[in-house]
Amino acid sequence: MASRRDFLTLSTATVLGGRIALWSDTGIRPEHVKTEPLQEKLAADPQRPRYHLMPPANWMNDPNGPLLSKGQYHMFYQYNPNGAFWGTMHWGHAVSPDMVHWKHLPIALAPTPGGPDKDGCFSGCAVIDQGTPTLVYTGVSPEVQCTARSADGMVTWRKYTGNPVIGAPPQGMEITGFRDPCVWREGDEWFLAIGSGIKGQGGMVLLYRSKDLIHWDYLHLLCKGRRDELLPGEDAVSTGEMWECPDFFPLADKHALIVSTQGAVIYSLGAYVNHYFRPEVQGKADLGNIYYAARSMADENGRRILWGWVREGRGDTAQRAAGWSGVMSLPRVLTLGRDGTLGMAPAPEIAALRGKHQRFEGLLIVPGSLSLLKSVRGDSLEIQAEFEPGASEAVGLAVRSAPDGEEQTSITYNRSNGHLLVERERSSLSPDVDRGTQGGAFALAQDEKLKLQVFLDASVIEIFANDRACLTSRIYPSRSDSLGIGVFARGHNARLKALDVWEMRPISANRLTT
Ligand code: DQQ
Repeated sequence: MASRRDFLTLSTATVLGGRIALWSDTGIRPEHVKTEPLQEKLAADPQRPRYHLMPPANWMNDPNGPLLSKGQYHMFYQYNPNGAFWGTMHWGHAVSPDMVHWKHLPIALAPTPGGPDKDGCFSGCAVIDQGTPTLVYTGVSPEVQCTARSADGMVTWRKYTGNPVIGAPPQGMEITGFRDPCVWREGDEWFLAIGSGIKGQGGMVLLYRSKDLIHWDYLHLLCKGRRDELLPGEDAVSTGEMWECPDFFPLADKHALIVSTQGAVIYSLGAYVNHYFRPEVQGKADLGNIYYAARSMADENGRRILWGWVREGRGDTAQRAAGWSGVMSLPRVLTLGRDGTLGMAPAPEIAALRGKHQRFEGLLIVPGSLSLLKSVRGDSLEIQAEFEPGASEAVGLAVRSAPDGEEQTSITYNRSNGHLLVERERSSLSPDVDRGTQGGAFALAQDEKLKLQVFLDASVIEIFANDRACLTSRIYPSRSDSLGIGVFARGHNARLKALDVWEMRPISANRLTT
């Protein structure tokens, strides 16, 4: 733990936009990231993923400020160094040459006692301002916007001594929240979108403008939710009266707004005119309830890459006992789909992890029994499968199947009602895990084949369907032999056109992902 002394201010003067501004040391040193007592336990934990980014230990949630700079991908994330539970939010930090292999860096931001972020450094973003890496984030409580900069290539960060840079929401609004800034550049000006909402009316995004990332003027609402989109719920986020983590960016000839609310990541594609966003098409970036708080970044090839927090699907006690909680999703490349919806595909860089490969072709799938692919076993696999559903009611893949089927998880395309599902009733014999079916609407066109790309990584499942739907899930099989893969159909025959499976190489020797 950092001592109070570590947080004491060490101020230096920095020239910013012609004025003198002060930036203070956050006091974080590399040695403060300590995981030694847990390392053996984490390395031996069969539920801990081997090729997804996670902190060395403890809790993580939202991705913050993913950024490509000088050929390195930087990922920050909400991090609690005190254990595998939410609280005392810091910004963890990792860096990668390829979005696949990571090195952990010192914690970037920690709450400053007595400062505007004394109760937590909540989510935000990262930009490069005339060569200087700059973080913009929410300090609590109350929710205000703060900034920090790095002068040493993003190893350590200095907070602006004038924080908060936005100290209160616009006057006269009874808002449900004021957090998670997203900043972008237009010409010689910066724009900033903040997640917010109004009780009984819906979520909204507030738009600000600045010349220097310090002095911000409120402009107006970038976009506003609708009353008829609200759900019954306990708090403003679950009802949809608060939009968290707005992410706003151009995509082909449209603009995209992504917000997290009601347990889901919702995207809108539409027109951005005179600094107002008018949504035209809406959908879910993920059909489950495990993927949340997504944030995107642009890379040097003009690709737009989305990252999300993969939550746990088991109780708090199990998470604390494990000593870790939360996983970063694999990177997804976003495109504007031919049908006008959001196209999503795994970043091709992930293929660098592919090891031993097997291929199966032309298999008739008869309802009633599971066709296990006998030579394939594993909990660290990429599977690509192409199905002709025919007249079947449902078709899909069984994964993490015990030889006798006692534990088994089904990835199912339900043809009758056009849904993509993960059926988890038999996923685990453990009592303290989520069992519900997850998924949502995903329809194939007449005669369109079902193309599934599935990433299994211990307790994580990430599914991409026909490059336009995603479904992320968590399962915690208890049997060490729950490693089988199979195909099934319900109602009538279906056909497996081809299935490719690769064993995936771990990104570290000890599940510490560094
Ligand atoms: N998580 C952060 C907030 C954000 C929420 C706090 C979304 O900034 O609104 O950890 O998961």
